[in-house]
Amino acid sequence: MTQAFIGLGSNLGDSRRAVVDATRRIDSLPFTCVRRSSSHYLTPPWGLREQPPFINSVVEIDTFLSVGKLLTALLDIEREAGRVRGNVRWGPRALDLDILLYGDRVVSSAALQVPHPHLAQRAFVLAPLAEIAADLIVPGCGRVAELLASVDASSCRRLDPLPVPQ
Ligand code: A4P
Ligand code: MG
Repeated sequence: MTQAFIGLGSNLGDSRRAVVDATRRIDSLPFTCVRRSSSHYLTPPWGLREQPPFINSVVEIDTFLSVGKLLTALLDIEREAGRVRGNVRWGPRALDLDILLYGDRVVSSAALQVPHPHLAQRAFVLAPLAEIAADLIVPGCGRVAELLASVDASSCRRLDPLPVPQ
């Protein structure tokens, strides 16, 4: 079994609903369960500035899926959520699921890079990750709490949980 962390992001449509639904779908993947999930954060767009703000969160999972099978399953969930892959890098999306960490594995192939590239520079990843795993060590980068302290996370706003439907 491997402990892994998935970053969730959305800035098109009902983003908070998309992140809640995706968390549930990840939990129902075979041989996988969600152990912890962070709050939702409202975050300014990184990379490509001219687009709506994002909702971001991070979940911790335990999984028996290989890293390749996990990626395929996450791409399926993105597709089901209406993600249309354009050719704009870092552009707007209904749902983005990134494998941030997969145990202490380092993978560097054309299709997959783990730890996720830019993780150590992204406040929108580090703020939710630190909420659930401040002491985690990112291979090659260091402790999550220290990485968060080294970026400007002042404009990432932690949101209250959504009301539970009656
Ligand atoms: N891929 C490689 N490594 C991974 C990994 N560790 N996890 C490959 C998931 N996928 C990985 O992804 C393209 C391909 O990357 C996948 O098919 C998989 O084979 P994509 O999401 O379509 O790529 P992209 O968006 O064009 O580029 P990139 O660099 O992956 O974008 P990111 O890193 O996903 O960033 N600002 C805020 N505030 N919040 C955000 O969530 N997200 C992005 C997108 C930009 N700005 C943002 C946010
Ligand atoms: Mg992605």
